[in-house]
Amino acid sequence: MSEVITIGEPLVAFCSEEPDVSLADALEWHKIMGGAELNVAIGVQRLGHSVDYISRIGEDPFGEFIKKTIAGYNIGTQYISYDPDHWTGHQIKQRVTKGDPQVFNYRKNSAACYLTPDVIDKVDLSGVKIAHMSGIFPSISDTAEKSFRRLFDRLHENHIMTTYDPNLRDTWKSHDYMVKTENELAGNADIVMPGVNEGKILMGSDDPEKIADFYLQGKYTKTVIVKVGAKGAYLKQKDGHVNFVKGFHVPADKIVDTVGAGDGFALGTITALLEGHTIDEAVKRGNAVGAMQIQTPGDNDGYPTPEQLQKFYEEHAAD
Ligand code: KDG
Repeated sequence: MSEVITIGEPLVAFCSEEPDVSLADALEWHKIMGGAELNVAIGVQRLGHSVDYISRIGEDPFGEFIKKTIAGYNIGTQYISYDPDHWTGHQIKQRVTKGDPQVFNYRKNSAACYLTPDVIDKVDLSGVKIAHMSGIFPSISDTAEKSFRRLFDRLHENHIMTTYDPNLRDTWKSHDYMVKTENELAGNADIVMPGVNEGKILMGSDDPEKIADFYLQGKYTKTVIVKVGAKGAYLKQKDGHVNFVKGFHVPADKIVDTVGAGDGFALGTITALLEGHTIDEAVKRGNAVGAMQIQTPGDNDGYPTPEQLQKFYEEHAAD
């Protein structure tokens, strides 16, 4: 079994080529693989750790593309099943020269929506040290939500550390259901990693301390890390430890695409914890991987190898 496990929906993303042209007007596209939890898996593996990915994809050309691409990353695929009746989720993503790109998803009724809890019952959790969970997967269907909850139950039964990124998406059946369910699910995780903007939507404040205090009330939650964009991240633990870990400076002309930064933050934190670093060091690595990711065009191209991470630290020693 691998050190890390995660569950999610992989997406084929078609990225427009013409900068700052709307998705409706774009004519040139190229194809990449994304999916928030899969991005985390790719980065965890690139930093030298083993990881399994639980998912369901369609028996279609997109599914085949995902399958081939994942295989190239040495991610454990034994818990990926194939659905003959439903398509692999996909999305279109705008190329921008500034800010966040416009993204449009085609994932309703996708194959991943049909990943059933019996698949979760068969997952071997022995040896797993950290499970990464994100609010995207339970948002895509009632069945996916059931499977996600079943996985959380099994992780608790096996005393496995869990991280949770709310990762808000418009795939939830309603806004109110999203707020209620996201907040409830977060309480199942040892470490909760919301962004300030997510805090505003989910609990009504963008004050990092208030967000941390809110999520520290969760039944299982011991640590909350609130991502404050380029500034860094605010960390608060149940035992009273508090720190603001400063982010790394990325000049505006080097920012290519912000997608995948939050996943980079998660995988940086997770891998540092696996290697026995302190939580403060882990958050620093989260900031570093996020800053590296935004300097590349794909959803996961910027995630470093250990050597690239070391070089980044040396170049940014003064930040
Ligand atoms: O976090 C990165 C993701 O946004 C991207 O790779 C795919 O939108 C996506 C999703 O919902 O997984």
